[in-house]
Amino acid sequence: MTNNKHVLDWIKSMADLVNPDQIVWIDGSEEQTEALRKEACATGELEALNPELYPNCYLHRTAINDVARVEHRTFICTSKKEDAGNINNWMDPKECYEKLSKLYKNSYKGRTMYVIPYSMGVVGSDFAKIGIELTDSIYVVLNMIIMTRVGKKIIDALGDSADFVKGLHAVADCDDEKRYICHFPEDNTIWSVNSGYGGNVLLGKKCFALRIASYLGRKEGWMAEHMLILGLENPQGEVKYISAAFPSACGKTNLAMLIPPAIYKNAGYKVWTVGDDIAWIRVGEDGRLYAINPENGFFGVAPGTNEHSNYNALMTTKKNCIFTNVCHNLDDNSVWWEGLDNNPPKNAVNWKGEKWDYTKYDKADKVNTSGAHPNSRFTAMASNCPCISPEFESLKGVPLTAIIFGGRRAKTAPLVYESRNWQHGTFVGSIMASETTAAAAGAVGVVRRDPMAMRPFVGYDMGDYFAHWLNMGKKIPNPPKIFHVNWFRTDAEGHFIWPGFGDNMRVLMWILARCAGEVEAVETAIGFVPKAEDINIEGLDGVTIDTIRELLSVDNASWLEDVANIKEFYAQIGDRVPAELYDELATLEANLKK
Ligand code: OXD
Ligand code: MN
Repeated sequence: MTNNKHVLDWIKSMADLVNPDQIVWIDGSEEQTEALRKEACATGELEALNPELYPNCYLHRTAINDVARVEHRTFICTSKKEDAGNINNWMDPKECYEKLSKLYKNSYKGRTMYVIPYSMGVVGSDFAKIGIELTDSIYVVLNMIIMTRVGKKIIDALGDSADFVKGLHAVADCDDEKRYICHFPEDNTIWSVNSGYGGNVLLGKKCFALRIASYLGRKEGWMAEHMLILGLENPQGEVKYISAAFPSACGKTNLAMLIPPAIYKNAGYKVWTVGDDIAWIRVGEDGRLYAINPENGFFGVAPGTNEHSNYNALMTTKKNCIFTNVCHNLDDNSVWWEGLDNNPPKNAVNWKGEKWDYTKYDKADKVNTSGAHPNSRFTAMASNCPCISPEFESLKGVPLTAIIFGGRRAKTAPLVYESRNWQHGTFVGSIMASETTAAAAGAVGVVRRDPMAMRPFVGYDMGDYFAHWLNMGKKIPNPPKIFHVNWFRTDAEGHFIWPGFGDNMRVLMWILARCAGEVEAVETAIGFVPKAEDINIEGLDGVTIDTIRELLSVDNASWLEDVANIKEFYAQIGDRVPAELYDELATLEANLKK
């Protein structure tokens, strides 16, 4: 497929290591893709679903010990430890290559090496970057074909260049004690071994588009962020774009595909999805920030997705979709997950591949009793999404009016607040915190600091990452305003106060009104909060102006506790946290004590 010597030499040296029976180039043709689907169905790697209910859809189960990203086994391998920083796991590159080479050795024996040339971003855009993933898994190939732009056209675009990210993946024994997800940012290289779970093996996504890309972005003067991008269109047809960072499984896909509540929908407002997980952001010629979604599909969490929570995502999964670790309804050969409807299948196989008894479901022990794994996924084509933005393929990206940070905080953070400026906004992002979720292996429900939702995804030192944010601010003549939201505040009984989902648009409307200078706000110790009457509650059952007042209240005492925790966290990041952020922290503390 190519004469590119850099590509051919690299593939040869990897093939010498893993020793495949044959090498197959992925050309992106429907013919080859269909042949691979058939082969995967023949080996049991995929099961074809009911073609009437789910045309061209498949079910896959990963190994039971391999259902989520493994942050404790994810490494940033820079030559100097301090460049990876204290928040990342670090391994010396030489040591890592040696260690993993032993695990890769002959691991493709009896298997095929698939060579996947792919692009993150539309080829021809200044944003786009090319990768090549070598894998021994057809499941990976088929997912990459949905999630990225794949095939001959990519290798043609690469030409003779050596500028591509080299990814090597092997399922090997899928031994979790020998599972490694390693990044070599100085070599543009990713090595992933002993996993078959998406976040660890679809190397274009977290590994390239966030960890490697964040490193490249710092070097080259742009940003790779864990953000959704949406466009909000008003009845006059003007679209304003917002990007938003939330920790994994906090509803990014839901917000990105939001359906406006009736009062806005009937008035002619629309929401368009540009991306649900990753944004690459550059300064445009007009001095504004422009963002693209480098992906071509959605790797969304299935449980909780239903007609009401996310109609658009559900529709996106109705054809050409790969489901992973969901529940298999044997009666009609369809799929099901907790939260899809109130009608669990009676004759079903759970995510582990065992006969499933829905009456034994126990919310406190989801992993062992649910039909679908809490982190089960759909891999769906962006082009199938009913609300995909007409700008989805835009080469220059969409201009950002606002950036939103968000967390899942039961008490501290108000429904929404606005930062005072870019530096303060960077501080607000740096102190983001949330409860952990099922997307990452480990304890669920523990609050952890997750700056810009990038804690597991920055490919270098977190303090340097904050400094990069501050430096970018100096290069943006017309920066977007930065806000923080929290949909998850609870009352004394632990119930969510804010309805969330489509009604989050009411908060987006306030944010856009602030960006347009149309409403005033109240200054508090932490930043600007809305006047309660400026959050539109028309048509909202059970929410009064007093509810909004409660949601917007700032409790200085609990914020002071947070300040103590932030100090500990900054100390943990180490001495590269910029002085400007310590200044912001001092201002916050002083404001709270006033
Ligand atoms: C994801 C994640 O899969 O953030 O998007 O874990
Ligand atoms: Mn994510």
